[in-house]
Amino acid sequence: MKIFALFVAATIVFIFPHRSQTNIHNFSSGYSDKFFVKTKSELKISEATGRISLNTGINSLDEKILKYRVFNIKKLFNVNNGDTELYKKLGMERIYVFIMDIKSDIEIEKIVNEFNNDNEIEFSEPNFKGTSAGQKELELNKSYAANIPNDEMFYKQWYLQNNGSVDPSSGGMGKVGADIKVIDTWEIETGSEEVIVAILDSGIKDDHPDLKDRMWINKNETPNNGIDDDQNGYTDDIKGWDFAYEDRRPEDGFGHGTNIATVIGANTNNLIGFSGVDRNCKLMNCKNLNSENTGEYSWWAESIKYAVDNGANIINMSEGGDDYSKVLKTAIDYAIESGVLLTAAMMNKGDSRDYYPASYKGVFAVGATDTDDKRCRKFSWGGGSCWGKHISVVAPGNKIYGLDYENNDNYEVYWSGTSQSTAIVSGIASLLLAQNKSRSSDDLKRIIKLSSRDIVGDSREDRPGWDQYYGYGRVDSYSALTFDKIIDPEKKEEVSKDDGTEDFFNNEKEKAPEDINEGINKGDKGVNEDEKPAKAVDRNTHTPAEDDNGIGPAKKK
Ligand SMILES: [Ca+2]
Ligand SMILES: [Ca+2]
Ligand SMILES: [Ca+2]
Ligand SMILES: [Ca+2]
Repeated sequence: MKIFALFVAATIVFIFPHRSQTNIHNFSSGYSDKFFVKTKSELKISEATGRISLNTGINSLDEKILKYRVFNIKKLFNVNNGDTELYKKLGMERIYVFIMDIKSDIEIEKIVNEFNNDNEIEFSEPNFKGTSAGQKELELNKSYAANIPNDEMFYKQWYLQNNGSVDPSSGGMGKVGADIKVIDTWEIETGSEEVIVAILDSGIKDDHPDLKDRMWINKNETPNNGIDDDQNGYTDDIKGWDFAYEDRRPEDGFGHGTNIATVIGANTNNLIGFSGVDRNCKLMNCKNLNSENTGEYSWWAESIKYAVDNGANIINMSEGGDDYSKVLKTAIDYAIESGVLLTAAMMNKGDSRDYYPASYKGVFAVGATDTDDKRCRKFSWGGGSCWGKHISVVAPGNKIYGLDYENNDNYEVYWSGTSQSTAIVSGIASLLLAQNKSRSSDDLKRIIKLSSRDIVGDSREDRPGWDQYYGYGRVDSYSALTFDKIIDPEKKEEVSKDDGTEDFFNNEKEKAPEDINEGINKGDKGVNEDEKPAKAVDRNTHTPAEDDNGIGPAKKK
């Protein structure tokens, strides 16, 4: 048996329009051969093997290593070419992965608890898993055409220019103009090659003509010589890294990452394929989901550090897990304290629970809207956009077409979920950074929040100002790129200082808005009445438990 956190298999459509069912794995606790240990002092290296010694010299720890047949201890984070000071400050040199030679027949939680009771241990926790926040579908339905830009499939990208022809999945009608106004935006800014957006996902089909020249290349590395030329800890990492399978070829084995890359940065106005929100930024490929749409937190943590150390300005994490993890938080803190903007998906179960990394303080958490500008209560495949006290903004997230990871000529695939919304926000952030390179990650967050469109959604949920369903509102790239002009200096001053709004922005994840528990479990709001109400999570004591109830339908064709 394996430990699975919530696992959601993707919706994969083989033959239109038939659908078939997929397996839903839904275990938050269980058995594993790996777990994390943060020690109070750094473990010694064996002179004989050059590896971390299994005889640590700490009796209580050695006993447990023997008892659970730990055969390998690895550092999760290496300083590599990173920030040494920050690395030490966050204690990253003392975070280890303990690997047992067989999966124990004892639940991993029990093992971890035993390590936690050891005075020499700062903490121990399972190596949780998470999934992407998008699901795939395929539709053969060409309905209308537009002229600008000249990309053949631009007409399918309703979130860039919405003519109202795509109806929302939960009923009603599409709304003309419910889009991010990208055409006007491109008059102002089309992006910069100097801005790097790291895509932490299932990999990217980097040879697609609509993406090929947009990929970040590690220029400090000589390819294929078996040497880590730039000494960043990864040998021959020319095209990024595959953290799931530990190699230098981060190919997409699932399709999700290729869709995300399309949304952020497909080549625009090159006749073929789609248009990306940002027409020039570079896409760093950090693969941290396997071919089954599962990602271990160890891969996520390591890939975040890699992205930061190798120059990413923005990290897109269209993925999430159920479990709070101090190790994952350490990596997030490393990114945030390094000034990197980290965007993450609110996830798709239509509930208000905390998912990670979206719920960590400092992470820009993105929910999804449909073609009518309302919160996506039901994606094309089911589910619904999650909400909660940590939501930053919403962005379009239903029926988002993108390139296919297997076939360069297939333009009929779309994905739906907060994953896609997150990618749109990353694209807007990269445009903002291209417009003014001196902007900090806090500047980017602030501008995107304040320029988003409020009170455009369902009035029962989209209350004036920030609310838990829409955050600050639905993003608008044109408003964002003209933000400095819209807000006069006097008003800006007001916003940032006098009324304490700035404090609120910085601390929003610690605050529970007044209406947080109001009317969210009603059937008329599209929430499954069978689902338990959201449970408060004490971030310091949360352990995975039986509260991981079922998810919405996950369908596979
Ligand atoms: Ca290298
Ligand atoms: Ca090399
Ligand atoms: Ca294109
Ligand atoms: Ca609102």
